[in-house]
Amino acid sequence: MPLLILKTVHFPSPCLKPLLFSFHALMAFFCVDFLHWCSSLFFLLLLSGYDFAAVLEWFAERVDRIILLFDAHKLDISDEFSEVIKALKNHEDKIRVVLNKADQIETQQLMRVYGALMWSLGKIVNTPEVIRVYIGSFWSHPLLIPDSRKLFEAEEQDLFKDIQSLPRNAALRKLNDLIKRARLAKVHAYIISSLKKEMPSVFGKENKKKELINSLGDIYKRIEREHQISPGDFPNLKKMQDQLQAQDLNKFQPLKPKLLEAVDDMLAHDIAGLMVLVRQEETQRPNPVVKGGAFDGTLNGPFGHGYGEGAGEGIDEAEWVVARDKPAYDEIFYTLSPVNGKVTGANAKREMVKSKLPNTVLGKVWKLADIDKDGMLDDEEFALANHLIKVKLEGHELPSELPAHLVPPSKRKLPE
Ligand SMILES: [Ca+2]
Repeated sequence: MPLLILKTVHFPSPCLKPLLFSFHALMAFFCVDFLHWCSSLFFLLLLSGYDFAAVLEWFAERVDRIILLFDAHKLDISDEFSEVIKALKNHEDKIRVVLNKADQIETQQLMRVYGALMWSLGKIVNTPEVIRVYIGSFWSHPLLIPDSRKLFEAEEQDLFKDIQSLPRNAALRKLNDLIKRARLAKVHAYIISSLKKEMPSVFGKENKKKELINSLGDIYKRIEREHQISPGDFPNLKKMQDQLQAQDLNKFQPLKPKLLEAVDDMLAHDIAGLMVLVRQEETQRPNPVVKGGAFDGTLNGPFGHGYGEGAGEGIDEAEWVVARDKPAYDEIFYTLSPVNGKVTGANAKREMVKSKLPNTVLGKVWKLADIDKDGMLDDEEFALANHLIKVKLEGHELPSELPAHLVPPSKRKLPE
């Protein structure tokens, strides 16, 4: 599962700068395999003599995800980096952004930097969706300003989840690549055949060729109009003009409508069928997930995100964590006129809405707390409901299923 990470290089000292200036001020990491990503990184410090954009485009086509790294404490998008991002224009769906070293600045400043980054990216990247930016400190050093630790942890988890899910989407991505290539081939056929059509068969070939190459931009526009093609699907104008110089335009092929029909038919029918097959296969197979490296040690254990907090509080304790506050909850419980040790749904609801939480959340609390599903709450279930409300009010998420340590002791031995 290839991954492309792009980052500007900040030269450590001004005196080194002239020395390094012959290198492009940009580094690209190409991870072939994220599993052992530290050992299998290709560092591409590219000489400025290369067609840097073309090299990047080559990589961009072959990777599953492109990660642009920015440093929060010295955010600048150099002209080179802007050019690079523009070179990725057909692969915007693969781009994710990491705002790294966010622990080096105060929260208020971080918000400003985040805003500035989004604004700058919006000008360079042409996509209808907002690009996902992950904020954090992605190395193993202590956090300089730990205020936003929780945010960083959550962001890291999101980024890891995104990367780990890539193998699942790989087949779909290849299919999308095929569609993209088919569209580009069609445009190419239109351009080549238009040039052929304009060429005289006997006299004035050289002059006509020059004229056609010079007016290639207009030819693009005409094809764009006639066939409703997006301008982004056309090859780079300048490069195409350069390459046409060396070609004999008379030897180009005329348009073969049958072949174009076949491509259109494939796009309209075959691809749709393949799409269904790919999705089917995905649901039947276990999801392949990226493991190893940084992914280990973050998911489970006490240093996993959110461990021992919110609904996870008391996970290590022998005692039921809800028991701590149960006497206070019991006092309320007995004012709700319990019958045979249970309060009705209506009576419990009257108390629970006092939390001012929306009904969708309280519904979830109810589902988690009414363990025996009898539509009523006994004193333990009622205490649990109140505990979950407290968890939510303290800003934590509710679990989708009740974790084992929150199940009241008297209900732990219930057969499933
Ligand atoms: Ca119940």
